[in-house]
Amino acid sequence: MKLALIGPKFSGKTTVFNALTGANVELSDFSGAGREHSREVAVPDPRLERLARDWKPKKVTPARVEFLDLPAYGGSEKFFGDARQQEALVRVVRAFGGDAVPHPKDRIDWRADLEDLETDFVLQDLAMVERRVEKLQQTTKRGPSYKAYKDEVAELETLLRVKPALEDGVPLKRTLNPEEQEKLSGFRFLTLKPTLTLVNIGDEDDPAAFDLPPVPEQLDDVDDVILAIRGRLEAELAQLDDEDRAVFLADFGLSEPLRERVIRLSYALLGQQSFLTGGPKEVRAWTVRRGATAVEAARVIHSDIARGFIRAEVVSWSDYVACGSWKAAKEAKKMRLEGKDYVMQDGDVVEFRHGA
Ligand SMILES: Nc1nc2c(ncn2[C@@H]2O[C@H](COP(=O)(O)OP(=O)(O)O)[C@@H](O)[C@H]2O)c(=O)[nH]1
Ligand SMILES: [Mg+2]
Repeated sequence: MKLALIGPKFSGKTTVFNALTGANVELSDFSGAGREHSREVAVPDPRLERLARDWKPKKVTPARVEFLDLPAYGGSEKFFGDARQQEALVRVVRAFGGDAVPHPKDRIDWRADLEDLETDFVLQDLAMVERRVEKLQQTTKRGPSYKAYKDEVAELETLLRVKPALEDGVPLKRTLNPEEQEKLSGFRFLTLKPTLTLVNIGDEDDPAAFDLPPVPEQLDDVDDVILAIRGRLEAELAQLDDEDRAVFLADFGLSEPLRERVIRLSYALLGQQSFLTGGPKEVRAWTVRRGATAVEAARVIHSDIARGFIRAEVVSWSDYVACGSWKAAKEAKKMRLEGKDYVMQDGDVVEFRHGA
């Protein structure tokens, strides 16, 4: 799973990158658009510790999320192309005050910054739609004499339907249904990407004062979440060891570090979940799409395991906890043998039987 930080110059992207990854990348010197950085972080998952107690493995391997700190939006044309390649975007906008940090537009107005970003994304997507519409109008003129004709007509219809909405500034997320989104996924439209927005507030600011919509309880169908965060404090927090961290969190009334919150939200926004494998060599968490089947989960581990798939031995997480170990779960007949089409559940403990 990969998430890219984007936003205007000096909004605190690199600060947030440090907060999320524990890195100590140098902050902006207010000259250029900043450099690109990337780093992988372990996904915190208490279930791994639980499994490790059972297996006492040589190695415990958490799932990983990669964060990418992209050069500032507005800094280069290359930006839109880079953003298009990302699975999900984390937008960072500035709400912290102070004259020490310049604002590229001489204003501190995060809502306006978000609107600018959104407008540019809509325009980029519109340009892409226009190019494609032109092309399809040319090719479909030939009539139903070629194989792709029907598909192209359908695609053209969808694109012509969303074009006026884009012209009105409406992101594609709001006009395409999930099926259409899937069909048009090849375009990598910017306004279709799952997005987490971080409003970067000052150290002394109260997040509640920003009047943001609450994060929904059920995130299954959500592709947009907005949070107020104190980026600089979070970056300091990320440099502390466990003990100091707990004190710091309490002092600033934070329930958890930003990293944990962002990772959790990212799983939800991207429709991902974890499954677990255990053994004397390694206990490990893996990431797979929600709704993925057993054979798709096997493929995450290795394509050979998917190819030679025979059965998946599965213990659901609640059964695992209730029984206390893989062995005990087997004895209690809580281990199920599942076929290729079994739909994986979050926290499933799995062993794949395969002929690879
Ligand atoms: N007061 C305050 N300053 C911040 C915060 N986040 C970033 N800054 C400052 O803003 C400047 C630009 O930050 P940086 O992370 O390099 O911004 P970027 O250009 O978006 O990567 C630095 O001097 C930071 O110390 C914040 O949450 N509060
Ligand atoms: Mg930067």
